[in-house]
Amino acid sequence: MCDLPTSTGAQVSTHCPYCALQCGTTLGGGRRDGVTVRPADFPVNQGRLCHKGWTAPDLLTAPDRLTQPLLRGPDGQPRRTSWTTALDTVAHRLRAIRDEHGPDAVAVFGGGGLTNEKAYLLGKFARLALGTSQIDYNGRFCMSSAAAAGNAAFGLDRGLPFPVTDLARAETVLLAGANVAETMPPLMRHLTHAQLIVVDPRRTPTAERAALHLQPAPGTDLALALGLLHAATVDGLLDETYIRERTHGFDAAVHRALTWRPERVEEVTGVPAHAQHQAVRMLARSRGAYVLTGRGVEQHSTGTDTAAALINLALALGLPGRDGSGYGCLTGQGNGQGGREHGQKADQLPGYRLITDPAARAHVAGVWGVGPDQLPGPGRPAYQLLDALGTDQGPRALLVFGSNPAVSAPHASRVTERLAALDLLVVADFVPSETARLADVVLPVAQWAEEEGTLTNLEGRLLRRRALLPPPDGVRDDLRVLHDLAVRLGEPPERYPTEPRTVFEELRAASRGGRADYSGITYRRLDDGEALYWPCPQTPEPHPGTPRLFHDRFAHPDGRARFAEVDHRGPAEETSDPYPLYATTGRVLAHYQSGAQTRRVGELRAAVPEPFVEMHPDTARQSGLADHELARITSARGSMTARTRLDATMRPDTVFLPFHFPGAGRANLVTHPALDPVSGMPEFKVCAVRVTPAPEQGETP
Ligand SMILES: Nc1nc2c(c(=O)[nH]1)N[C@H]1C(S)=C(S)[C@@H](COP(=O)(O)OP(=O)(O)OC[C@H]3O[C@@H](n4cnc5c(=O)[nH]c(N)nc54)[C@H](O)[C@@H]3O)O[C@H]1N2
Ligand SMILES: Nc1nc2c(c(=O)[nH]1)N[C@H]1C(S)=C(S)[C@@H](COP(=O)(O)OP(=O)(O)OC[C@H]3O[C@@H](n4cnc5c(=O)[nH]c(N)nc54)[C@H](O)[C@@H]3O)O[C@H]1N2
Ligand code: SF4
Ligand SMILES: [Mo]
Repeated sequence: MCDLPTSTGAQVSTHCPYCALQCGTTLGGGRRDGVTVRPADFPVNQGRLCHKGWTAPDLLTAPDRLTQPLLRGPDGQPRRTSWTTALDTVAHRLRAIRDEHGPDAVAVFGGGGLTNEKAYLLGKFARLALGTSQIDYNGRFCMSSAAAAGNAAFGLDRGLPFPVTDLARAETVLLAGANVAETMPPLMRHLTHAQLIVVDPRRTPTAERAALHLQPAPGTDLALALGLLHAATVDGLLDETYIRERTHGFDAAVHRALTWRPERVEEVTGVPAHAQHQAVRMLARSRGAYVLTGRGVEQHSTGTDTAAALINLALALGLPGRDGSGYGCLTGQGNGQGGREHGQKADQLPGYRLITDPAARAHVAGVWGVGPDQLPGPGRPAYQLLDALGTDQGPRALLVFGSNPAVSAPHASRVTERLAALDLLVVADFVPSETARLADVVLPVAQWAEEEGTLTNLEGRLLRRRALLPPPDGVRDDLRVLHDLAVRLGEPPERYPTEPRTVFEELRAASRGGRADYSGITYRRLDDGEALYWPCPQTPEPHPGTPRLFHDRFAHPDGRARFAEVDHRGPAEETSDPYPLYATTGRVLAHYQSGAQTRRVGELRAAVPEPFVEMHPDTARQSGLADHELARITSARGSMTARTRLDATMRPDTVFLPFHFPGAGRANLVTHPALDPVSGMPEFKVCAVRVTPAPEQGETP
């Protein structure tokens, strides 16, 4: 494909540091005169970048960038210190906590932005150097519902089981709870020829481009998906040959759906019955059709079942694994895909293996040179882990690499309180994030343009991240930090390589034979410009990788996909007199996640400087508010403040809050930590709130 040459003089070919689209870029310049970024002619972005991508170099020189370790003194103040002191202190205190309370008293929280190499080494470090089962990561808040549903249905979870460029040939694309025009703008280029069906309670910039916009109440997508399957069945739009030849379990699934007449669904969701019939007709009568999900349908206590119900619909129409059609979930973070494959997940070992599987344990223990008994069992999923910190049964120390849970975790006041209750909080970051500000020890690490590695984009394609610059003086990369700590904890140094390429060689061996098999992929092949999608096993002739999955068979032993028997359940919290409105949360174009990075980029901060609450003008009036006024949004968990943004396209029963802001503007002060029973996904996308005027008090955070 069209990867540019590796590096020509002062130019380097790499990828954007932010989202899972992983737009190809060419970097030039230097620290002194400024780093420049140009979009590459890479298949996913075809010469385009979004506002965040264009401004990413600014982050390299953020004024408050961390360049020296910080250690909190006896007076409670963080002070600059040397690496030796910082690492010695961390190792000493970890040992003491472990000796007193056992290895599970030490926990690790990782991130889907970490390269494959870091995610892999972090998992190994937790299991061997710390000996703890207590590791999980922010991807639990991101991909876990779609992953659980995909594994159950297809026997394998790869966000998109086809290259993004395939979408350009589609006639119809259903985007369920995905606001791609803001969250992956260059992806819209692949959707210009398709008629879009957008399912979103808000009229987003993506919905503006839709041929059909379905606007359900938050938390009702499961009913909607059942209604769509019902409509497909009664309207005679099923692909019966496909159902017979390629799937199992249709009868039980449709039995449930047949109780969900579109008129009944209309009562629950607000989506007119005729629009449900129309949506199914558009999908079924197209020559090529795709169903794609985003966080809007997945971040619910019913997220796994909702994703499963949408997979049911796609299977009933015969879309997955068919040329020019398909089903997929849009991965979120830069390495959202690879980050969930190589062992930073509580129940997982590298290669997308289960930590409870004796064969998987034996294989990975063999690669690590230890006995299988040395590997701990599964730990707690992310929210349960954060919720247990500093409690009698929970961990007493936490190491954070690549996440800012003080802002991004649900019920943030509780999580902040738990972080503060720890005996030891260590955060590796390149900026003083809100979580780093709570830490006892802060370790300053390198950024994207200063390091080598690989990431796996939303298509399951392996990409090389390449360094333009060395990190600033005083800064170390994450691999080196893990190595330095492991050695101080008594581990053999060679067990924690600091060279990304060496770590990748080990990851290849550890993933060999696993579901996400990377063993046939090398830096050399990637640097030669090969487009390699996993699974890519090591074979006598170089394996070409697998851009398209499921064309011949699904990954279950019998080759068939599974329908799921699911029924509608509403959100964990319904509206009530004290909390009469639904709040949903999500993203804006200019900011990324907890905002730790993008709030430090001047142009992006100027674009969206402060938290806001989007609401219908009538809802505002009933709440005693006008446009641009300060509002207090209160749920049973707590309250936050944000400035009103009136929008007549909003559902009057729903307000929208971006979660990119800190302090009193944290949307997660109100979100509900109800969890999906299968995936552990929190209910970020719906809770009950009231909105009232708030006193103006100078600047908002
Ligand atoms: N600009 C920007 N881009 C990003 C990111 C970012 O932070 N900022 N983050 C990246 C990451 S990690 C991720 S996971 C992706 C997320 O990408 P998306 O899933 O597109 O992002 P969200 O804004 O979280 O949610 C999408 C839409 O879901 C809608 N929604 C809310 N509740 C419901 C509901 O109950 N049902 C339905 N059907 N829809 C609902 C919201 O109104 C919103 O428009 O974006 C990636 N790209
Ligand atoms: N209300 C609400 N909450 C949400 C969501 C929502 O839609 N609504 N979405 C959820 C989703 S999908 C996600 S993915 C999470 C994300 O939320 P977070 O996990 O908080 O994600 P980031 O803000 O990207 O935080 C990453 C942190 O790690 C640092 N960092 C980046 N790269 C590296 C690295 O390579 N090494 C190290 N050591 N540090 C690094 C960054 O500077 C930043 O401080 O938020 C979740 N929270
Ligand atoms: S779409 Fe994602 S990868 Fe592309 S420039 Fe924007 S943030 Fe970066
Ligand atoms: Mo995400």
